Amino acid sequence: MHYREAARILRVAAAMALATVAADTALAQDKMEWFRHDKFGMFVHWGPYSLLAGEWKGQRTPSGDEAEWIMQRFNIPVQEYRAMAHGLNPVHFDANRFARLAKAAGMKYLVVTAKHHDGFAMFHSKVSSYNIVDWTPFQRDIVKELSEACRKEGIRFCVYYSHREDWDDPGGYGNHWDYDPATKDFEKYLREKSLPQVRELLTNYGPLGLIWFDRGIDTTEQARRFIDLVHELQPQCLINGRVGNYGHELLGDYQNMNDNGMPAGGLDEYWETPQTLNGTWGYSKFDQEWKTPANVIQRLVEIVSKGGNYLLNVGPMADGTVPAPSVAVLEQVGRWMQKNGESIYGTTACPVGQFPWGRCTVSGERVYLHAFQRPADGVLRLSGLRNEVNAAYLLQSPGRKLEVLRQEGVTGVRLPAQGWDAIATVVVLEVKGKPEAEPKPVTQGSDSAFYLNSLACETAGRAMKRFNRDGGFHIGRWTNPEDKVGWSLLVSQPGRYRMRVRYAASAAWAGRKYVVELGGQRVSNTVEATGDWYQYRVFELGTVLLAKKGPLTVVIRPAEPGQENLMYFESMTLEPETAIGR
Ligand code: FHN
Repeated sequence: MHYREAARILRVAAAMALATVAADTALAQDKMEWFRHDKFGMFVHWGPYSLLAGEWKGQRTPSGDEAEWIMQRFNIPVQEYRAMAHGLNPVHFDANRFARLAKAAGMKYLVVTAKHHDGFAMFHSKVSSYNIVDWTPFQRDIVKELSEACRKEGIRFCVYYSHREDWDDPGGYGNHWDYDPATKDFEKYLREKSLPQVRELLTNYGPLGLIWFDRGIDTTEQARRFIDLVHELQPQCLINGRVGNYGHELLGDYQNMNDNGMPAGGLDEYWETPQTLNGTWGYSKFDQEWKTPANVIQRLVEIVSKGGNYLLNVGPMADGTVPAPSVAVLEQVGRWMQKNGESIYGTTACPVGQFPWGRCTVSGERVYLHAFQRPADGVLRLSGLRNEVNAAYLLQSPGRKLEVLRQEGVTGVRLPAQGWDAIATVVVLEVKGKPEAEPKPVTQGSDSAFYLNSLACETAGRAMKRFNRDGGFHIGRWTNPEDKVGWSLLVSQPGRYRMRVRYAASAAWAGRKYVVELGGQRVSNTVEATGDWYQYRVFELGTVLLAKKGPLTVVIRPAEPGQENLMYFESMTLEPETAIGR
């Protein structure tokens, strides 16, 4: 079967299976609409740690260290940290300035640390007097002021809440220097502080775009209590994936990459990456290693080109102002966004991958090419775009059409001599139909093996490319035979190949049957438990014959319907045992 035909079959299967799940996901999709469109948000890490700014009694958190962790890093006793927190008095704080800065940068949502791991609330909490209004001379509710300012400026307001970690509360996680972990009453902390404060946030600050939990929680039952609370009070509010146990099936409406993480390719789920502007989230006077505007813009483009959202942090100082270098970077990013926002907002992942000169995003029948570098001959080339190109032009000069070259599946656009943006020049391709890629067959590596990775496959049905919290990726959510993954191979060395599959499986999934279909051959096997959810192991599947040169399709799927996830499939390899006619 030709690989184009194989890819078509997978796509048809995907469409059929997706049609059946479309009805029940329509509602869930709907509440994701703004998240899908907005792409770029501001994270604000602010609390009493900002007053210490990376220094405690002469000890310093070096540049690159997370200054908001200072209490933990130097085991500052609760009573001393509390006394220090009395001094927080951000007299120059102006919520409108924050909202306007986010807007000027092209950011569409703002997430502020309502309570970070130090346990201090930046809002007026009735649950604990350890909060900005009752505990400091400032006596103003920062969360309230930010929520109002954001609404005024059209920025979606969101909160961060550290639901598990709390170094102030004897029942919270993380403080091993004041409290004995053996006597910790986590349930009491959940019942008397964490859940009630989340209730306050969901009740007193108007509609929230999302609530950002952090560092996971022990059990799914505990996570459910937070999720249920959000659903009860604000069903439209999104919940990030860090709400649940990091070692189990990830919960939430979307996933966060690891801090400053970037996936190797696109995923089949909503995702966001939280990233710093220097090396810390909370303000540190020692860290002046700021990212450049070019770096931020190119990251934004890369993230959006893989279907994600960029949550970029600022760490305000204790006086309430945002460090000048952060402001300068964000303003410059904003100037680029002002001109090029069309190529970011509401776009989706690039189906044709990445290029040496830059990245691409798509929307409707348009492909936006973001060139970070100008190729020496002035021609941007992209291979694998299936669509015909009707017109090409710089986003900045739609009237001046550019020459389009087409040769053996490679589309080229000749750049003009003028109008170049040193950070990222956006070229628009108006194409015929929805942008689609020619399937790229997997070719044999120099050792003649095929490496079939879960991010490079085509998925069908409910099979999803997902993030795994250890910074890796796998296929999950597949339960039935129509939920499949597949690759198109181009065999250049026929012969007998040894098949190995690498996956993780919980005890509950053990015993499920799966099938590998390869040309006309079928290999069946049974899932084995691997020890833990994200503990991947390699399993031998025996050998298969790749009889002749040319295209071949490999598909893996559950053999029979079931309730449970099949496995967390990570990759498969085909290694030559013998080769025919080398
Ligand atoms: O420990 C925190 C850290 O301080 C910061 O809040 C980041 C933001 O994503 N989250 C945690 C670590 O993953």
